[in-house]
Amino acid sequence: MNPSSTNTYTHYRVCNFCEAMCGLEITHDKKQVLSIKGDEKDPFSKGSICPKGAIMGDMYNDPDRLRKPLKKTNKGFVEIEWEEAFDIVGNRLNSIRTQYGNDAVGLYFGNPTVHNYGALLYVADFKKAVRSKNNYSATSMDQLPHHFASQFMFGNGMIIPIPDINRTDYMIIIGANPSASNGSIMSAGGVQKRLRDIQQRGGKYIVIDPRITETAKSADEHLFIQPDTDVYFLLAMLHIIIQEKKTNLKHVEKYSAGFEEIQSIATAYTPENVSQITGIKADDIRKITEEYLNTEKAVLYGRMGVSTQSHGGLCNWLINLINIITGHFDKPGGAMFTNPAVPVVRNIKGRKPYGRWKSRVRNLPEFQGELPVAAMVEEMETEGKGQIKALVTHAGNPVLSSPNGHRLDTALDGLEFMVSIDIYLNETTKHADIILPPTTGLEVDHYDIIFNSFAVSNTAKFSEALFPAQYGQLHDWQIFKALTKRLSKKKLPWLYRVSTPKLLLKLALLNGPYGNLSSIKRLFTGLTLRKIKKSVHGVDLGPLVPMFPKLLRTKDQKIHLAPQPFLDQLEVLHTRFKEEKDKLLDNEFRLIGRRHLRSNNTWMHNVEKLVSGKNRCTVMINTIDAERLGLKNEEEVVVKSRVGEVKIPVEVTKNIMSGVVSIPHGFGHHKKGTKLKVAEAHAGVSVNDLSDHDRIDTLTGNAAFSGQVVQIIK
Ligand SMILES: Nc1nc2c(c(=O)[nH]1)N[C@H]1C(S)=C(S)[C@@H](COP(=O)(O)OP(=O)(O)OC[C@H]3O[C@@H](n4cnc5c(=O)[nH]c(N)nc54)[C@H](O)[C@@H]3O)O[C@H]1N2
Ligand SMILES: Nc1nc2c(c(=O)[nH]1)N[C@H]1C(S)=C(S)[C@@H](COP(=O)(O)OP(=O)(O)OC[C@H]3O[C@@H](n4cnc5c(=O)[nH]c(N)nc54)[C@H](O)[C@@H]3O)O[C@H]1N2
Ligand code: SF4
Ligand SMILES: [Mo]
Repeated sequence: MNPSSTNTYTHYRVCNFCEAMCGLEITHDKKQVLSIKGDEKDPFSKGSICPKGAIMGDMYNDPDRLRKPLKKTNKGFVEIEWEEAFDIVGNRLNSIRTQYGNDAVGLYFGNPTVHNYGALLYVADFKKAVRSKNNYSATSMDQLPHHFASQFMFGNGMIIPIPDINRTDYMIIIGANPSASNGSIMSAGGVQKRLRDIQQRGGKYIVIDPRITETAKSADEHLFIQPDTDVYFLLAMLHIIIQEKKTNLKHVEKYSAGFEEIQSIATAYTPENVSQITGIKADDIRKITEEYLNTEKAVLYGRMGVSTQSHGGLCNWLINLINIITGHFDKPGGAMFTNPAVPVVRNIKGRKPYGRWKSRVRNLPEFQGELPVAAMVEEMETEGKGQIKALVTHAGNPVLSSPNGHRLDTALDGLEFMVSIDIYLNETTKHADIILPPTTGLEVDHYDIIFNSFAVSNTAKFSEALFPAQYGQLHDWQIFKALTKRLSKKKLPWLYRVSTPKLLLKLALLNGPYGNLSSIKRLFTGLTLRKIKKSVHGVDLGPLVPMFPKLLRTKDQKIHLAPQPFLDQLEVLHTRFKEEKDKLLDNEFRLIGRRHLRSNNTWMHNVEKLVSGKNRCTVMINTIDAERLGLKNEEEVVVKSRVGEVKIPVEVTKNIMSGVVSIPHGFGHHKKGTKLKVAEAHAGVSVNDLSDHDRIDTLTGNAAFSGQVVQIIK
């Protein structure tokens, strides 16, 4: 905080709302933010900012944000003191555990948990104290298939390849819309400029998406694809590569296994055979594959759209596999890996990564300690040993974000006890008996542990809290610590009791690849928290560098090109491919989602500056389909699925594939009992009232949002 005149100051920090990690320059006085802009000197984001980063001050001031713990009474919620709130939570959860067992306490962690370094550093101990197998998070409706593929191929779920967007000359973007999302599992502040730069250096980027998205509009080429069929497209690419003997394994030959096994897996999937099901012409598949093969610095990148579908696991494996066997891997311009100052890839070799327990009702396997979120509601509803009787939510809004959300809305009322650690009284937290509201945004210190591990270059930056906690609020980590103390059956170690996130960060940096303990040479010159803090704009640790085979964590130190669970899943796919006759009724469509720059999942619609303008919660439908059904722009229709229906205005557009409709997720703020001011005109409906909890990726258990069949009723 440097005084820049008598009473205004400048503060530099990283925005933690999304994965892009934009550096912000904030001018303020002692109490208020005066202005926010992108920090031009930030070595990572170089001045980029989006409308969400610019409202951090509004979030700080939002009168609807909760400031004191709330307790539900017959007369509604009343404020109580922190110690009383912790005691109630401790006593109620402990008595439920005594009566029904540890698994009776369900846990749900939402997206901001990983954007908050304090929460992240203390959540593991909290989970250990609760010891419940009913552990869920947003991971299994998002990037679980990425972790799954990485675990089986590289030996650790966090070894996830990142497209080297800064140096590539050919990027195939499949099922991602970075111009709206600002990049995911590719932290890349200012991503639009990075995409333009590809073109400026003579390269190309191609978008494969059922919608002509914001990203597709500036792309060199866009191809429509039928939702939920990317696996066939990827197999056709593999088919061409193998058929034409264009594999190039030189760079990883010594440390890869399974090359023989992949030779015949794509035989049946000729471009001609998959053309009808994917909606992409065989010639186009050939052309793109050839261009990709013939460009030295090329990369295939897939995200949400190919992760949240029936074969998300296979898609992510195939994307990795294709990048590896064509020589576009661990090399500049291809799929690369970060070398973050705080490493997240731990040295646990050979631990069974999944299937150690299964969900009670649907028998779905655990992965890295979590069960698929699509199973959470049935574990609440179905009686018997292990039924969820109490729920803890942290930074999540599953009533709007999870499959069949309205079923969860009802199920939450049947719980014996619920506690939510959250900044808002929203569609989910309104069901809680106790709400514990932490600090957030400008009131917290921040160091991005997770997204520095998925970033397109290596940097380190520490953000101090700008304002102190208001009204005696506690930080997320302090709340976790207080609850851990009450729920732990063991005495907590001394170090845990005295620790703070800053202390843990200091130790992690010391042990990290740039820290004092990393080599004799660095003993006194390594990267420390003090040095990072001194560089207010951030420390540049350089571009991505080759990391293999050092980074590998498989027992035999090899990349596994053909792990058995994926080969087994291919058998399932073969059957589906043979049987699939996509006969939809005249008014049936395949549903996909969408994101908008001015919102973030379910929780930023309370900031008026962001929601203002036209209603963005519409169902997009192709012009030809609209004409066929006699639908006009803005006309309200009913969209119906197997599990529910919503009423929503139509948006007629040429920008969506015929036969496909799109509804954004995150809306549906009409529910009573919340403390949100979202105006009726912007409340929208929840697309997850339509998503079928039975639609999952059978390999990983991840929710399969894309491609759900819905009816449009005039
Ligand atoms: N149909 C469909 N469904 C989807 C998706 C989709 O594309 N389509 N996307 C999926 C994806 S990718 C994700 S990540 C999930 C997100 O699903 P969730 O994580 O369940 O939903 P969010 O909207 O991120 O909820 C964030 C919650 O955290 C609170 N919060 C914000 N900041 C803080 C903080 O600092 N501390 C605490 N304690 N709380 C805070 C907010 O008030 C809000 O209640 O949704 C998934 N659901
Ligand atoms: N502004 C904003 N930014 C965000 C978020 C937000 O809510 N708002 N959320 C954040 C979170 S939690 C995440 S996980 C990331 C996600 O980041 P992205 O993965 O970039 O997410 P989306 O914008 O949902 O892009 C998914 C794309 O897949 C397409 N798609 C849908 N189904 C299919 C399919 O079957 N096949 C193919 N090929 N494409 C398909 C959709 O049309 C869409 O363009 O964004 C993050 N950033
Ligand atoms: S792109 Fe993401 S990190 Fe950057 S300002 Fe917007 S919300 Fe914040
Ligand atoms: Mo996400």
